Amino acid sequence: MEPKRPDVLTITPWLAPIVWEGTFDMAIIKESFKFYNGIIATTVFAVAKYTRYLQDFLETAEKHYMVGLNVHFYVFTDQPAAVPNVTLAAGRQISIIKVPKFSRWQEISMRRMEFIQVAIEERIRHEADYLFCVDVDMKFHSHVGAEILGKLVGVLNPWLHQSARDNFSYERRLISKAYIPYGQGDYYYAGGFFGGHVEDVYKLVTTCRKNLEADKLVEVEAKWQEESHVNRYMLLNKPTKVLSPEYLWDEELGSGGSEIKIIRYATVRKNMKEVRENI
Ligand code: UD2
Repeated sequence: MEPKRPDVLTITPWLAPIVWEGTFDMAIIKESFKFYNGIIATTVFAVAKYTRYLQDFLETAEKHYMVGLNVHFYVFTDQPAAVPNVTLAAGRQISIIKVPKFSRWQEISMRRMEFIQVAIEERIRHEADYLFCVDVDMKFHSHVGAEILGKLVGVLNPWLHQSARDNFSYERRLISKAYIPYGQGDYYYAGGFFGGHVEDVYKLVTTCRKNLEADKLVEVEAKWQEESHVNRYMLLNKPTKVLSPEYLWDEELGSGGSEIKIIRYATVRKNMKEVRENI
């Protein structure tokens, strides 16, 4: 049989699929999940000025994300009253979890690991099978469904998916627990979308939290905060499924090269100076 996507890498050297448009048959996947009744937990943080992104995030998720499946969105915010009232389809629900607002945007981003860990311990592991952790300043543009489900799932960062390994933006200082030496590393994964079975994500977030706290003790902050720690984790714990940048695109990259046939989930442009805390 002819490979459907000869233009891209569709399998990792450890035999995990890399999911691109054309590599899976949506009808077969839909059929095989016809009787699946489990819950897909999805965490999203909207702290400080980022509450403004929730409406589009939730509305577009209703159109494109796990349509027909049970989804439990956990919205972590410092302003519960600012969570919009979006009508969800049957089997889908939102829980709001109150979190503090930290003064630096980097800390808001990094501390997600700790809050996700606690939420898994307190409830998510009793309420869901899968867990995906995503950024909020994003919109779904087309289908993201059961083809992404797996034990541990990472997403290729759209800025670096074609870069040579030594150009990946890994943390290169030995003092950080996110350190990856030159000559090592498989891919550069995005911090804005990872997931898998709840217990596998639990291992990831507890490890990253521990390593972020160890870094703090020696007063080092990894180059790309928790994204650097996710990259270190996924180097040592290989994802069982890797999603192509279709699943996490950046509008600043335009429509992408010929290998990007579809954009499924993409960042929205933001005025960093206006929305971020303390830059
Ligand atoms: C990248 C990653 C992000 C994180 C960050 C670390 C992607 C698409 N994004 O995004 O996941 O690893 O680098 O440097 O891969 N947030 C708030 N309020 C704030 C600031 C942040 O709620 O004031 C939350 C929100 O859910 C946001 C996320 O933290 O989506 C990440 O922050 P960002 O989007 O500003 O970070 P960015 O664009 O550098």
